[in-house]
Amino acid sequence: MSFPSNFTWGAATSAYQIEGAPDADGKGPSVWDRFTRRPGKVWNGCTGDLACDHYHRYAEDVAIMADIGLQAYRFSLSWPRILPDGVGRVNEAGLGFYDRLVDELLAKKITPWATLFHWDYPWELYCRGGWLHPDSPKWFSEYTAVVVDRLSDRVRHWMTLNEPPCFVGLGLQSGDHAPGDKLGLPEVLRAAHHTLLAHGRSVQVIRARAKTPPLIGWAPTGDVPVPATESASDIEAARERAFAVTDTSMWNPVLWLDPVYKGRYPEDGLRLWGDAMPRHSEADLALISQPLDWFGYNLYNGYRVRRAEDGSVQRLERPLGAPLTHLYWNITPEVLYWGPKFWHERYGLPVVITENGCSGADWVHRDGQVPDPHRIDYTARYLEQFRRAAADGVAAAGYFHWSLLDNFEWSEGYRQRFGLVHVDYPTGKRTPKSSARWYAEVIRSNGERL
Ligand code: IFM
Repeated sequence: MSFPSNFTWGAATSAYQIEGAPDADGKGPSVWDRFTRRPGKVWNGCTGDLACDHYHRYAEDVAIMADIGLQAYRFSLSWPRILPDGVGRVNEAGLGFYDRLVDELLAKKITPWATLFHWDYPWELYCRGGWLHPDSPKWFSEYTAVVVDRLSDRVRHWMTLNEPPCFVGLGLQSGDHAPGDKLGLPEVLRAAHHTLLAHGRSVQVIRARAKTPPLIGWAPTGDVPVPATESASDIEAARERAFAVTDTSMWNPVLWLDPVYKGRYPEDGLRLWGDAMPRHSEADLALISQPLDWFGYNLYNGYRVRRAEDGSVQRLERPLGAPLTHLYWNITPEVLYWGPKFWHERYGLPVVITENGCSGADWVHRDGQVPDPHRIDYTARYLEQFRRAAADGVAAAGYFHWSLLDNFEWSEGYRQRFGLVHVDYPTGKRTPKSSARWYAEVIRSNGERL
């Protein structure tokens, strides 16, 4: 059994995690450039200053992608590399970098999938209020216009925002990520509403200005509940939980999904948030729910639920000793069956897994190879489930492995390795791991040989 014939196989990265060159050629600072300077915020004081030096080594990296046989590459653009102050003055040299990257990809027949924002928010705009500022959606749309004007003759696949639960939840609510704020619920919900408006405005700008017909999505994230058994009642319990707001964190996926795909905030969320929810209009919701072409989702983790005797949805404890990645994330491959199934039922769009993968403690062995059987096993198990979803009628449209390269894993610094390709940071040397060779075969067989 293989995947649909038009399925897209790719790998993903993001600008701050791989590019380095934090102030090269006129780039402005981002909140991550500043946050990594704060003692105790990132493991071992790591920064993205050098990262994979992809800014200088992009051609080598594209050649590696071509060797693996990637059909598509998902990357993000650094907003402050292009607009050093976030708005206004355009940095030609910064745009030039993405120009060259896109050309290199196309020369190797790899389709570029561009993400406009993957967390490296311009520092100057943060100082003006960041996502709390009512103009923040406009700022993002201005940036979108600059990028789309420049790249849309060659780029057709666009994503607006990557993982708002992280840059709003971890960045503004818990303070674990840049900019490191710990705001109250009213401020956090205000920022969340602005990011959704920013998404909507950005989609409008892409549609209005793109020079080739665009295919637009975005890349939210969040854990997916899986039914403890395949009984009708447990499945219904999982479906119910998948679209419920159960607490005031930013980690209830429906908070992001329903406004974008249905044009409404979830009722249970509105009840829970109460007065903390900013005033918003029907026009806001119409703007947020611009039609999208596909349903993107970064999916890693899940948890089991069952229907309890009193009718409630019960979340089950992890079985003792259940498998974990190096980052202590649950290995729950069934999320790639149930997630796509539930989303496809509710939102009706083709599903693209915009990220999935696992961290490991991979090193170069004495023979020069980097064996990573855990990553192969992890990915095969997840892909089997996605393939099962496709066989059950879900429109499975694409899969992007996170990540192409080992890279800067945010507050974890460089201690987590997510790449198909090992990076020796002091020298920059790239070594494809055994998973890269395995993934090449997966792509060649369109997912038949997992
Ligand atoms: O590295 C991150 C990425 O930036 C966003 N999604 C999850 C990955 C692994 O934590």
